Amino acid sequence: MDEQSRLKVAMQKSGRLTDFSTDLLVRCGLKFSRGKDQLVAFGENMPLDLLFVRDDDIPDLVEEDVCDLGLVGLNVVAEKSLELAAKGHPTRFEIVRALEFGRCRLSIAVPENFSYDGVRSLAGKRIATTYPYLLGKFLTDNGIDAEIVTLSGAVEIAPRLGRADAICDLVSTGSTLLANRLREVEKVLESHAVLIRTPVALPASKGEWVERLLMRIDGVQQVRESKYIMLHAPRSALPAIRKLLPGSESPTIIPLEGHPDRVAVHAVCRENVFWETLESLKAAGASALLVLPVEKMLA
Ligand code: PRT
Ligand code: ZN
Repeated sequence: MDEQSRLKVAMQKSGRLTDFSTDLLVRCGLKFSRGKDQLVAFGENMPLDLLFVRDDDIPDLVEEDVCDLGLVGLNVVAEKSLELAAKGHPTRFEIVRALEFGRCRLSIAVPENFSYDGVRSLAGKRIATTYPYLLGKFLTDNGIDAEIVTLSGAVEIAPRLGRADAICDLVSTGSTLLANRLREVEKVLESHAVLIRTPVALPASKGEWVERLLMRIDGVQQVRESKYIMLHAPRSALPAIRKLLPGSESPTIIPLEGHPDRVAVHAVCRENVFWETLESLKAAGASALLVLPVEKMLA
């Protein structure tokens, strides 16, 4: 297969999204080789190559059609889209999947001693951030006039240095805010990683691989929590048992040889099955309960 017909996927070189992105692609069946410090890895069993770059460059690479797909935080994508719109350019990449990793939120935080009484308290204040467009939109949407201080990093120390009265930064556990004596007061954006793709029509062979990859990603994301559950039950208990099976659409009911009033029930539950659920099923008449992990799923 020639160079042009291989899918190019941009992902973060080294950072919070790197391991999760790699793990997702490996679960999708990709085998690839990457040496230390190599910027490209070649798929060995799929016509797909990985480009390792800074996360901030991923939207541009997809937008400029250097890469066909990119794995990046929604925060980066949303900021980029607003920036492009402000400069009069329509966004030229689309989000095709929300992914389950990279969860965080872009929030406004104020020093502990700031007397905060709703968004109005931010009027006339200086807010430090690396996300000026998302913050600007939040302030405009809330009718607040404040000064945005755009920094390239270390936002959390800006209030202590006297450079700002508040900050707008990513938060996940909240321990960075705590360590810097800051209090989260407003949520600007709920974020997670996303898969973006070029809007350019792809040649058929590439397009097919994108579709296959999307289907596999859906499968991987679905099975994470999914369980296969098997049990025996009296027929009369079936309505109650069906209601108790978490996130399962149509269980398979199998007659049990020699027991006309009893059946075996097999079901895929798209949510985790907890002990409490098993206890309720038993109380409803189920016996011989078995819960198995699901390895792969293709709808
Ligand atoms: O070098 P490169 O530019 O590629 O990396 P980067 O330093 O810009 O990004 P990186 O690796 O820090 O984050 C990549 C992506 O991970 C972000 O764009 C988000 O989509 C996502 N993500 C998830 C986070 C966090 N959680 C997060 N907690 N990104 C950053 N943080 C930082 C935050 O900025 C703050 O400094 O972690 C600190 C807060 O964390 P807690 O746990 O103390 O609240
Ligand atoms: Zn970055």
